Amino acid sequence: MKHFPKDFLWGTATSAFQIEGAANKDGKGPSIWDAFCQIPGKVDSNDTGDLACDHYHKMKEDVQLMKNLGLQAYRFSIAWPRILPNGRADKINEKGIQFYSDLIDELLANDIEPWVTLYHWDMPLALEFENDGWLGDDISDLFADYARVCYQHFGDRVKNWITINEPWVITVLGYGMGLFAPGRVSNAEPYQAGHNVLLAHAKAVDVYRKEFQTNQKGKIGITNNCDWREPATDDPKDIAAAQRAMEFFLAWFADPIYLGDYPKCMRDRVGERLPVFTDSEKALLKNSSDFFGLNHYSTMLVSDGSEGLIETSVYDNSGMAEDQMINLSSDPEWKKTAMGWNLVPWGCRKLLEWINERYDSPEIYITENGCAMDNEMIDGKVDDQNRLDYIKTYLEACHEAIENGVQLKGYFVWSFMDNFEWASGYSKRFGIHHVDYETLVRTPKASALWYAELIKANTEV
Ligand code: PNW
Repeated sequence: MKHFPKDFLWGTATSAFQIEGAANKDGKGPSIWDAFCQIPGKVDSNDTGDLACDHYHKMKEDVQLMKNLGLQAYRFSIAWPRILPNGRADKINEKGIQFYSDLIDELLANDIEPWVTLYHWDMPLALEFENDGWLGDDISDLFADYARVCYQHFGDRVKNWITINEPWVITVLGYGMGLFAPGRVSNAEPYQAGHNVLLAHAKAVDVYRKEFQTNQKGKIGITNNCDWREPATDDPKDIAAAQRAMEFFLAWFADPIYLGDYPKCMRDRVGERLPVFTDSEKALLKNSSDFFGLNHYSTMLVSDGSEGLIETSVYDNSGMAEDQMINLSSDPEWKKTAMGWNLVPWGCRKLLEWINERYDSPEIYITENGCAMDNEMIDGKVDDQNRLDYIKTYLEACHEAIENGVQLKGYFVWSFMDNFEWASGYSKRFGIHHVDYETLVRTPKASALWYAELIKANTEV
């Protein structure tokens, strides 16, 4: 593979709920995902996050595995209810602070930059009950208070902050389709929740910039997820539908930050269900991200559905399909991952170029990319050539995007190790390290060994 720029950052990513376990140890409060897992049928095999990879107790061992990879950066998330058990900043759980403080120290001692996400979906359960979670009026202020606690305790050492992971998944899967916690089904609540997610991001950034950034000299941004949407045909209606799909997926959350308001096509179609920003909120949101965090996995074809949706579009992952009037499909030639997601590397390049053009060449970090694959451990080894090929071909597409002028600055594989894959429980494995859930033994897969070589080849002086 061609070499990446010298300053390109190589990382892997995880999130708290998916790996830590210790769900009610050392003063941690419950989150909406702890509760969601208790509802029969919501998660494959009714799996829970109670033990997960037990990273809470195996943290040092895991950092050594990262060191073996030659990793430059590690993206993890802080569990809000581990720091603030009832969600509010007036009761801090010192043992929670200690855990993340130790993790950060351990990473730095091994020359690995911590990239810290403040919210990766584990809303304190208390705030779900008391404040309706992301629907509540004061949730954005409560989030900013929590963020301040994190900057105060970790900001001396953490120089890369991500406020919120994937507003689209939080809102569409959590409040639209009911597939993720808190499991609600609505065609209006996703827009209300998304509005508050954006305000929470903006307020947390404002706290950082006003109270900490001058001294701590870090960067702060948000991470959005987006698949690529390719027009199914050359018909102008399908081309317009694909553009609409991109706006309902990514511009919904990125336009307010880069351009100052929601996309016009959403305002036209969603009407009163889409809340309105005040002028001061718009000002707070505009330019509130120091970099463009992007999680990318897959691609779908789009055709215009104005004449009527095929039934599957209403129920699949298109996200508010009836507001967009689009139909999604796949090219039968495309390979699929174990999630059933299409493997289309050129979609990654087109998406990067779309962002580059719409938002005037921001610095982009791919904060997640990777795949679930079914690979078995044979004689102590996992030969995941399919995952290796996925990462390699997606990185080649990234390289092309850089050659075409995209300011892509870094890449984080999802995931450092197999973990709790939300509604799929432990049945889907995204890791470049295998985790044996009986013994909790970690084993580097072929993809991890390959990734270590790649990092080495790209960072050697
Ligand atoms: C992301 N979709 O989630 C998350 O940030 C990770 O926690 C997760 O493990 C990873 O991707 C793999 O799923 C997504 O339906 C979940 O399009 C669902 C979708 C996209 C991203």
